Amino acid sequence: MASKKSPPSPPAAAPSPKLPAETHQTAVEGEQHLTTNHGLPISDNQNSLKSGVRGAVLLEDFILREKITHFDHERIPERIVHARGSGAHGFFQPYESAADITEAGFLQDPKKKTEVFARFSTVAGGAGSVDLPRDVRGFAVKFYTEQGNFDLVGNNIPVFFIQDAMKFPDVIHAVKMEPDRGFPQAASAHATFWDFISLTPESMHMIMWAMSDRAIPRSLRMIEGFGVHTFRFITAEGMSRFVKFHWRPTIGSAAVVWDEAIKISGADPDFHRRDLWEAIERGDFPEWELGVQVIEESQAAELDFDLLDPTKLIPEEIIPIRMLGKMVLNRNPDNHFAETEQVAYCPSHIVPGIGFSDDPLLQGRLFSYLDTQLSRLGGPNFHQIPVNAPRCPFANNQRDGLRQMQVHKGRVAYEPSQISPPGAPRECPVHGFRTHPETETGEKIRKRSETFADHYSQARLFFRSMTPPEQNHIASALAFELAKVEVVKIRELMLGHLGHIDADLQQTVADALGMPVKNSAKVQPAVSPRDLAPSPSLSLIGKDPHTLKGRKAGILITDGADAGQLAALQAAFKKEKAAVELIAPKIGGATTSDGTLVEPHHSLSGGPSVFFDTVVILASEAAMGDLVREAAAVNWVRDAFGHLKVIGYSPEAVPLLEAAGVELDDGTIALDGAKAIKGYVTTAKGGRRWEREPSLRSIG
Ligand code: HDE
Repeated sequence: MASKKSPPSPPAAAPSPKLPAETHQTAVEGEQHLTTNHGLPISDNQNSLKSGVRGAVLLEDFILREKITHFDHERIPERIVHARGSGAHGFFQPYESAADITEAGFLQDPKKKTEVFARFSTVAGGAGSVDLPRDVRGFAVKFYTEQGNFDLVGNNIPVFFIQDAMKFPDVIHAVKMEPDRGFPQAASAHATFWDFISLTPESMHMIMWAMSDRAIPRSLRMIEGFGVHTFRFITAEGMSRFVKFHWRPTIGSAAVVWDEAIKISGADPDFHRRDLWEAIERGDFPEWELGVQVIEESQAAELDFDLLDPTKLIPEEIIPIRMLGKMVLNRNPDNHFAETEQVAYCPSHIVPGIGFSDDPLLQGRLFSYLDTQLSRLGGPNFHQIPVNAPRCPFANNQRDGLRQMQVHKGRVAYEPSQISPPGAPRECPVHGFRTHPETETGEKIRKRSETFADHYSQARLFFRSMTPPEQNHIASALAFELAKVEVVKIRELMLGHLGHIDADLQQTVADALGMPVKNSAKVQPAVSPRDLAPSPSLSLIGKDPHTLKGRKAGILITDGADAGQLAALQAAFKKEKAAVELIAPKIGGATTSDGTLVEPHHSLSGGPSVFFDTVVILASEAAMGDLVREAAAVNWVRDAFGHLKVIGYSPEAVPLLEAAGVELDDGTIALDGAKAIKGYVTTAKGGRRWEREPSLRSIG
């Protein structure tokens, strides 16, 4: 009831205020009606049921209650790790039959495409965290094969922090936000993470990777993927070999620089998700080759580390990758929640021809994923959610349970049975999955194998396989992270570990922290580190493909910008299969020299240069007066230079370059003719100008 004190309601006959026609949508004859969840057509989706237009809302309003109740339950528990992810649909197609190494059906016929759904994720942050923290990236692919779903649930780093599943909750509790204060979100740069790591020598190899450029990728389309654990491939004849899975992006890998990552996180927290979405929308489909390193069982014993240890890798120079086929992601999800959020990957989803190894980390994972999904997805029937359901027929005698969507018919839900109808599901000894009959012996014991004890040699191998800029980035990342650790003894212990990896690295980080190296804590390695041959294939810069394919160029234009140059640049980028976006001081547009009003993608403040791999400034002399006084413009250029990008500029833009403190070098190219554009594009294909870095930034 309306309160007596309230002003009188307008007369009942007065028309209610009208919303603009386009926002107040009513169905016309033949159109779908908005209904309740139970099918009742809804006549008014704008107003709740009230006693008088200014009166109290009535409890009777079951339509309002249904709508709000559903909304209240729209969130489900987020993943404890890998909560923030981006997904896409696509297919996998083998290059040729791999029958000589596996009987897996989806790897037999080069004409056969298998549908896939891939999800890429960060590990530590919550579902609403940013895309570019320093972190490992998850790389999970569900293959909907004719023999059931095969899930390859990997990461973009080939090794892991720990050797035994027993330690997983510990490492994750240490990296996640600290439980009393609820921060930091999505960051390893805090005391609890480094406290745990400094007491866990087996993490040192992974730490080198996590502090490297791999942990701040330029794009999800450019990350490599790894199965991490050793798996088995088994032929139809029962011949088993060990394999390590690898994904390789066909456009090559690239990273951003740390200062850029920080700025991107503010300017576009969805940087990676948007990039993946937009690339697929414009038909620039991300592609990866899937390959395996194949290790004969007899070879395994000759390796200088244990294949069951997930903190170790096999350099490609020792066992090359055999490429099996290609994955193409060509369709964005229709609904982020239904697909990317509800997809449930599980390392135990394998198919005949693929098997597990006894890696104790993998063995723990075989339990964890189904268990967590039971609570995350609300019960045992989440395999019926469309993104999880196999595309091949599936049938068994499991029944009922929360969120059962199938209506199973008949009276028999068991076997054997004499009364089950013809066609009832039966086991299949010929085509069914069989576990590889590995001989297992040994006493029950809680003990780490001595073959897992060398924690530093491969950390050293990784560090020494990097190019000098990459080594500097690792040192900088360590100094940045450790500087956030207020507990001095944790920093001293980490310096002690670094000494076993590389003395120069230890010294550089100590200097960057302003701590004497002699204060490093004494660390006694279980096994003395060895010098292994470096593996150049581990370096990203070393194998930069020198291309603009799949990269994005940003052109800053002003009124009076040369229309001919703009057209020539756009044509040149198109030829290189690079995306181009235009930035103008105002979103309303810029009028180029031929009088055309060009609509940009971004205004200056909304399109910072951190969004682009290479940039061009096409400005008129008249525009300079305003631009050199505009912080967004000056920062745009200063950042592009500081982030080591190749910069093309019309000669009129020189005052802006000067205002930004740019010192002209081989990566800053004046665009004073058609030839100059060609030279600029060739230079831009070379990627970042690493030689610029030491003069701009010190380690730390
Ligand atoms: Fe996971 N991991 N993990 N993990 N993991 C999960 O499963 C777990 C590990 C990886 O996009 C969870 O459904 C344990 C290694 C990816 O949905 C959970 C251990 C690797 C994803 C879980 C590991 C991974 C997950 C959380 C140590 C690389 C995201 C929600 C024994 C090879 C998949 C969920 C997606 C997700 C457990 C270690 C990759 C809790 C116990 C090593 C890519 O079950």
